[in-house]
Amino acid sequence: MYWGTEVPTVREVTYEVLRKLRMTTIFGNPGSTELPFLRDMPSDFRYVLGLHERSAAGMALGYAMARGGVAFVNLHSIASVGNGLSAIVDAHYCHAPLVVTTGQQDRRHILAEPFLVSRASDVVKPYVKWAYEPLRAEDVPATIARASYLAMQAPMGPVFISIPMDDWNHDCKPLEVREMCRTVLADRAALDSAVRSINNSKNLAIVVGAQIEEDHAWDAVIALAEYLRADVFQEPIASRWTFPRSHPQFCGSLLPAQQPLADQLASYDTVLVLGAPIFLYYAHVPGDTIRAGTALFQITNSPQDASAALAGSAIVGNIAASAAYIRANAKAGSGRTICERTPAPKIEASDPISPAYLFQVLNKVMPSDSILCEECPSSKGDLDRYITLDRPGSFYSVRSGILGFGVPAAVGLQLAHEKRRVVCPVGDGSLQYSVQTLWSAAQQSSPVIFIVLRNSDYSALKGFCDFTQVGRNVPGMDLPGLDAVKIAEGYGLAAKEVDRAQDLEPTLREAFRSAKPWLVSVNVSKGAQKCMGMDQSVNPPNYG
Ligand SMILES: Cc1ncc(C[n+]2csc(CCOP(=O)(O)OP(=O)(O)O)c2C)c(N)n1
Repeated sequence: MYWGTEVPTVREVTYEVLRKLRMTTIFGNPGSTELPFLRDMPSDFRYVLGLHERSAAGMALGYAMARGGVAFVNLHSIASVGNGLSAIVDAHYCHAPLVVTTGQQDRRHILAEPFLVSRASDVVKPYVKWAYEPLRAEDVPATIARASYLAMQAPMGPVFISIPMDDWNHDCKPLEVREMCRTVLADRAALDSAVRSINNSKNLAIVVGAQIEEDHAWDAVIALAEYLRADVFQEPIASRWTFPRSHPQFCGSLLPAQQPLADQLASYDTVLVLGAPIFLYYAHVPGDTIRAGTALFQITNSPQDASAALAGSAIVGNIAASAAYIRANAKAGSGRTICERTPAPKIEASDPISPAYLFQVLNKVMPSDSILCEECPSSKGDLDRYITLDRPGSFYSVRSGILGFGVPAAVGLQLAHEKRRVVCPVGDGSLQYSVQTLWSAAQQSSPVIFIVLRNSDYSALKGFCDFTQVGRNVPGMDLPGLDAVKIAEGYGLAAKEVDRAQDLEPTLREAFRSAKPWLVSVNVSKGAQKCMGMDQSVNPPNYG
């Protein structure tokens, strides 16, 4: 942009910087402290309003993950870390590059603790790469640029900036944005030691994790697995699926607890974990991290995951480059056997509909390039068994365990993907944590298909009660009287209830035919037979 002889303002330079950094979509919820920034927003910018900070930042999270690029969020003062904090925590664990900005009170009276003064940049610190309030108004654009460069460095993640509301009209020099490379190569000597182990291996497993997508490593990892003829497992409680589900070498998902997971990998002499922690656990089932004698290697883009691993040799670096290096230097693994995967049994229609039947039908009905953004706690196992998606960027789930991720992330994913349909299977309990996002989906004409699994309880918690022998005498486990269809209609969505198995497929087909957002509420049988695929046979702790 040509500024002429006039000195531009902080506001003008900021919009120019955002434009150059490709952050022309602003996810936000405005308040008085943000108005001086938002006024006269340039016409090439798009403002996506979330009715709650969780919802606004949660949509940005999906948008950032879909694009593998930074997304810009503008939240309100201290509410940003109150209402919006769980989305920032999600971004931290999902490695989603968010630049979260919030308004601060006017510098000239902050000292006197006025209405809406914010200490957000102190509160948010454990979950962001950088939290900052610029010391001078004219530093605001450069702070945003610096924040976006940092957000994109591996492992990607959120950064936080608090901006006093009187900063925007100050004079400011134009700012050039800079190129920044983000590929960090792993140490060759360390990769060579993994290669030596792999060359000596008779039975090799590869564990694939979410970072494969962050590092654009799908093709390199498939090529490596095929070259080595390794069995491939998805990391436990996967937040992304990073290997084709129908690939003959795919053996399924690992369980999220120590002993059961070690048992799953017990027959392998070498295990190579690509782009995942070692390992993500849920219930504490004591045991080994890995069978004694198995050589365990982890290649991760996260120094945090490398240092937190309970066992094995950790190598920090880019996953795609590391996988390519190992393939170029290891011997081909032609002699290895490949695991036999038993196909999931065909489910017959029944009333009430079982979650397994629902996913079997969904798998048949949805286009093969669909994107699934999932938050259905007690039905995760059925979804994992019955949904087959083979393309990159097809599956997203909460990495942190905080409900409220799925619905806004689905809308953000859909906003970034015009050609692929986003489907959001969500529990009737989970829907409520960021339910306002349904309104944003309607307003943005973002054609997500929300499939509510209506079981009228917190089935996953009941499953946890059983698993850990707490017993069922716990308050707050049932959800009577929730009507997702009426709620959705109130927010402006087309919605239908499905009670009978025979109506399921036609209703889903109707939703897919429509180019609008849809909500299908399916009355399903209660889940909770197993806790994340595990029952008493794995010997869980007893809190009863
Ligand atoms: C923000 C938040 N609050 C509470 C919980 C605890 N929690 C975990 S699973 C669950 C039940 C969710 O119910 P629903 O979405 O209906 O799924 P279902 O368990 O019935 O499959 C709850 C409340 C959580 N993980 N996150």
